[in-house]
Amino acid sequence: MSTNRTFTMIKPDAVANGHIGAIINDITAAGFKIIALKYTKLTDETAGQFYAVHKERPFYADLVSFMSSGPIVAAILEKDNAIEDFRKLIGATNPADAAEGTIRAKYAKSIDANAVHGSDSDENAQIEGDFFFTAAERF
Ligand code: YYY
Ligand code: MG
Repeated sequence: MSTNRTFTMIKPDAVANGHIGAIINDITAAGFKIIALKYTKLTDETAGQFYAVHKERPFYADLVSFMSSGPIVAAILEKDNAIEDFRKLIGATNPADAAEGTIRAKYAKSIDANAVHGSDSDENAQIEGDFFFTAAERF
């Protein structure tokens, strides 16, 4: 099982606040290589599918409506130990708990609008990358 790729989204809040460039810079400066990259927008339906794993959670409806509220940037990233290193780079889910210097500490305002997504396992990185990108869109 490959352990060197992860999937990320720059969420609608960070896009709307003008942080796309700074976040991509942080990601590449941390040693991640961009394998695939797309500026796009989720619908209620596709956001619901993407976050289906959270269907039973109390925040699901708000999460789906937030994630379809504006454009996002989706990317597949490559680096040794990608999943763990990327989760470290973005920081805790709640930016109030995120370590100083992490992307969420720098660019997120709240637990629901927390600037970036990062896959939590190799299996989910594969599923999430496949959700957005065809084989021909990866380099
Ligand atoms: O993987 P990560 O994004 O750090 O958190 P998850 O527990 O997978 O939750 C996904 C997403 O849901 C989170 O990034 C924001 C939102 N959310 C929320 O709005 N309120 C919570 N109490 C927990 C998560
Ligand atoms: Mg998660």
